[in-house]
Amino acid sequence: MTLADVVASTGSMIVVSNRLPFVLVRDKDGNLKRKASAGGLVTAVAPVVINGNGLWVGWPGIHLNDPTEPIPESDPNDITPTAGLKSDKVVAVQMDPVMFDSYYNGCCNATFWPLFHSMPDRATFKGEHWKSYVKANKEFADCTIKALESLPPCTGNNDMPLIWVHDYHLMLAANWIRQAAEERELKCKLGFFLHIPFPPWDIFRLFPWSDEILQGMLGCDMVGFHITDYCLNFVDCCQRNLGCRVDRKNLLVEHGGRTVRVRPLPIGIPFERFVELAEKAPRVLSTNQKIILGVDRLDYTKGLVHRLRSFEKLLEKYPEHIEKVSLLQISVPSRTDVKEYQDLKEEMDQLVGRINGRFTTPNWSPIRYIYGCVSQDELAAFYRDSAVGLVTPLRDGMNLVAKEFVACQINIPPGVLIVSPFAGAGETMHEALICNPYEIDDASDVIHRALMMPEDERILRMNYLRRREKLNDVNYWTKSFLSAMGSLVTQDEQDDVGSVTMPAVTLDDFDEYLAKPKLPRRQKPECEGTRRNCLIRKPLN
Ligand code: GDG
Repeated sequence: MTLADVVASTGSMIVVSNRLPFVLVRDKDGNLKRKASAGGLVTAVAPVVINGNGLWVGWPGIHLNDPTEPIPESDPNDITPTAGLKSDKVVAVQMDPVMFDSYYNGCCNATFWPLFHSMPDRATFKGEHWKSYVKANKEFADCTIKALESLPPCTGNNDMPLIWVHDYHLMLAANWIRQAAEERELKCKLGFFLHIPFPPWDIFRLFPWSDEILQGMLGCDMVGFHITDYCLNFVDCCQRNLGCRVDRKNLLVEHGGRTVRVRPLPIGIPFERFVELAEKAPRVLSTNQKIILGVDRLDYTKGLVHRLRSFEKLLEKYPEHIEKVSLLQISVPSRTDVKEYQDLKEEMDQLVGRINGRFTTPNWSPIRYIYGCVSQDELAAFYRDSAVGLVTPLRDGMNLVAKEFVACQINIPPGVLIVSPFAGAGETMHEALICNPYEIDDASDVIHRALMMPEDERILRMNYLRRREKLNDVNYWTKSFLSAMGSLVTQDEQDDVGSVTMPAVTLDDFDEYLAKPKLPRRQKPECEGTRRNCLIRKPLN
């Protein structure tokens, strides 16, 4: 079954996200045009919206002087997943630019982003930004209600529209949507998904208006996070901040006379699309050196400075890698108008310069640093031809790069993935080597270990990693969301609601093998041979 066969119940889906699934730009004649966004989320969710005759509510990436200016239809040659999204199915949210800046750059990126990544020292708490956040969420909620009103009236529970609100930009909107829908006697189901971590209570409560955030999210019927840890943090905050009755085992929160379900829904990638890209992409790297690859937005949560220091330590401790190994770091410019991000860029530039100055020989430089964006083809070729994927964020909701790397590892023998335990991917990609980015010395040992890993162990680990990502791809994620909302119906199986369930865990499943208490997640010299990394090649009792 492909996602195209899936409809959101017999009702339609309304997706609400800060950005629309495309941005609007002006051509040289001043006409508005759509510019496609290529993310996995759009690929997975757009067919469900389009097939179910639903709508997408979001900011179009441009402030229009005339908010009534019509949204253009897609270009006739457009083959992207949103091509079928007609302009009357798009609700472009418009706001005063100053207010938008305060909401987006102020509250979302300068407060919630660092706070939710457990970096409270970097967060600013400003009343005026919070006011803008409240107003912006109200505006999104109003637009969503208009979208809901534009749908044909539903006749029962089976064709109830499903509203799916995304991410930390819109944590208040659901409550207003619910209230307004109830006032107008419009039926709908409401779901929320947070793409970043949900922090523990002692961090979350630093936010002066934390109660309002929880109440906003609890306006939904179901709240989804990448992993169980974030779910438990959320449940804990609801109990301790709001005094809600909660059920930790079944992840339920009672609020306002309703029971809200909380669910771990780990996001996946369009696995097959990346395999195809990797199969077709021409070779870009012409070198005999082993490549260690890092791909990240240039963001302080991604642990880039720590990563460079670990690589420097590797060359210091294991000089046998000199002239044999290079680090290729792609850093995509992000939030470039914010001082903190400009400072990070400067620090990275200096560090790359210093390490290269220290180790470069006439025939080799240790770090190749690309500050910019590469094409999807090139990215797939980098993923495919690298010996090590180094994904070491200090904190990360999931991290799609780790998943894309394994999807593109089609060469035999494959490379090795290293992940941080502080990313959602570190929780779910069990056969990757685990590396604490804060422990520079230990991180250099893990990189060394990856570079020296025998072929058979690389094959075994990569096979399991790829199998899991193929099964749990982004379509599976969308289906899991629909299923958690009780809205999963296939076109073939209209009367078999919820027939798609989590794939059964079999006895020979590697997860279970690894979950045995004897299998630790990291290797320490003092217990060599007993930790997870070594035991892969030694049979368990
Ligand atoms: C947030 C959460 C969560 C990167 N460089 C290039 C490029 N990329 C693409 C990658 C990947 C995406 O950007 C980055 O996704 P991540 O998941 O790694 O990180 P965030 O942007 O922070 O995403 C995160 C995610 O939401 C989904 O829920 O996993 O934890 O922070 O897809 O491929 N793409 C191209 N050129 C590049 O140079 N074409």
